Amino acid sequence: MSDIVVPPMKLAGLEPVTIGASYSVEDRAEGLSPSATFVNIGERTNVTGSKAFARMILNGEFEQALAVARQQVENGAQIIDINMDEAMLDSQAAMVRFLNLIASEPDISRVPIMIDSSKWSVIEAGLRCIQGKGIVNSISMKEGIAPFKHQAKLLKRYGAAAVVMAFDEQGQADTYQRKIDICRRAYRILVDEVDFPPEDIIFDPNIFAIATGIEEHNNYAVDFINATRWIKANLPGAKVSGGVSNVSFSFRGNDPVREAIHTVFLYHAIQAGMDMGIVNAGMVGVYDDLEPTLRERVEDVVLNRTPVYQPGEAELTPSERLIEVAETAKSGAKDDSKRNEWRALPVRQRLSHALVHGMNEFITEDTEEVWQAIQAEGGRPLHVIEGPLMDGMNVVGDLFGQGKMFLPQVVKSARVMKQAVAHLLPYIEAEKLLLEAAGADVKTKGKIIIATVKGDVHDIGKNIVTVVLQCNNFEVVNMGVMVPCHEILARAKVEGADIVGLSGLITPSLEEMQYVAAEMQKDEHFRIRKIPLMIGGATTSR
Ligand code: B12
Repeated sequence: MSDIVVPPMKLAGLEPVTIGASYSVEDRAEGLSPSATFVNIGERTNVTGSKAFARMILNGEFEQALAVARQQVENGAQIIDINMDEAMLDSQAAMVRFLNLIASEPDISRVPIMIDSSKWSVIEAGLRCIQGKGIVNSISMKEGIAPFKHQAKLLKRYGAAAVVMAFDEQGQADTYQRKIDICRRAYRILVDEVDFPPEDIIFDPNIFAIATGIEEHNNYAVDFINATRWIKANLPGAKVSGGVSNVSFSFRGNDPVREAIHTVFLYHAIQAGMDMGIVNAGMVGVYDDLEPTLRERVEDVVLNRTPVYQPGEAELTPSERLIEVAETAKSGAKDDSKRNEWRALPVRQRLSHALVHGMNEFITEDTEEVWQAIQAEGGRPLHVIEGPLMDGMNVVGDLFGQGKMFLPQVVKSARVMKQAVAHLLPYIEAEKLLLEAAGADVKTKGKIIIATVKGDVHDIGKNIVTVVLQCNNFEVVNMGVMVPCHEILARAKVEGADIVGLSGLITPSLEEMQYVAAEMQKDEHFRIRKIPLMIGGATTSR
């Protein structure tokens, strides 16, 4: 085993969240990134970022504001950023009131909170309200070293992680060199002098607007990306975050172009090691899906590249070339005929498209069409799931794994998948009735307890397996997701289960499955009866 350099960052709302794996000397030598997936921080509960949220808070409509927070979590935000910095507001009172309300809503407070304010008094008041371990956004060396150290010491005592802005006495870092100099200095002070846990340091090396027409701004995105790469390689344990919507500010009013800029920017920044970001999930697309000309021009701007000019083409700057296609992109997005072009694809590709884009408008009719085709070839309803729908979900999984899709988008895909499966369920059940009518054996074959193991939320596959087993005359007790071992085994005993079934899709679930197996071995009830353990889910097969 190699030596652990830094443990992962552990945060918590009501539930724990681990960001970035522990990583070792060898991992670092091989240049491996300690963090696998990007964490998106919901930005809608921020009065400076969302006009609608600001209006609710200013009008004292806290119940509606709570609904915004809930929607963020439901749509896949893994942390929520809360900011009450508004001149017309008693920010401290609003922060305390909102956080206390959130604390009594378990479906919101299950995720960690990021307390976002430029006023220390608001931050401290917020820290006194939150449970678990949250993040403070932000501290910096703007006012000098003494207040920076003082605040860091307090954060350590409160047990919070810290976003550290690349900001010092001279101002905000705008070049690569200033970004890395400030981050290095802040890191050394925090780690060597304050004894701040390095894994709880999150640098924000400043995402500034590009394509503003001012030449000095052209390299801003590249500087952020390169600084990210440097931080990840040189400051062990430190994470990188940033406010993503800033980068596209010059295209205010043109959402399709802004979305394309965010998508391309994130794709490259995540590859460089960006761990998390404050993101408007509705304003991020799928990288592979961007219209090729738009993507190329956005990429030229984000990466500050010299464009590849076609023969005879005027040698405009990357920004000018993007402006050239910006209006077309905007009207194209409004144009229904363009938006629905995918409807002309073969039906299996349409299913994949709907899953990748989280579009449910046509999912029932397309699933039906595939089912009709499969039935005509003598196939079964399950084949629709195991063929085209699984293929579509695998595309989603691959894009997600490559940083080309983000969690809020996958949440939508999962909803579409569930809708498609729900449409097929009556056909699966009808199959059973048909077999019974034809004289098949309807005697129950036994009882199965099935659950997705502790720490894992994936349930689509497990629910399908449940239906399939039920249709094959098993009695199934489906215990849901995130079920701890002792609960599974206790229920198996109470129910007198003949088989225990476990589902798991993430790598740590394999270990949890081994644990359940070992506990069953130790327990006479299961050993004497030789009760089999059945496992499944992507982690066991992919
Ligand atoms: C949809 C999805 C989600 C949805 C889940 C919604 C839901 N209600 O289930 C959401 C968005 C919530 C999600 C969250 C996360 N996900 Co996810 N997710 C997926 C995705 C794209 C599809 C899974 C799916 O539903 N497939 C379709 C079903 C039908 O297939 P299935 O589950 O494999 O089931 C079939 C068989 O396996 C089998 N089966 C399943 N269970 C059982 C049980 C038994 C007993 C038997 C016999 C058979 C069996 O039968 C089924 C039918 O054939 C996969 C990618 C993939 N290709 O699997 C990633 C994937 C599993 N997720 C991944 C990750 C990383 C995450 C997150 C950690 C992301 C994050 N940073 O937060 C979180 C996990 C949080 C947690 N603690 O669990 C990774 C896992 C990587 C790894 N090896 O650890 C994957 C592989 C994506 C990737 N390429 O990176 N995810």
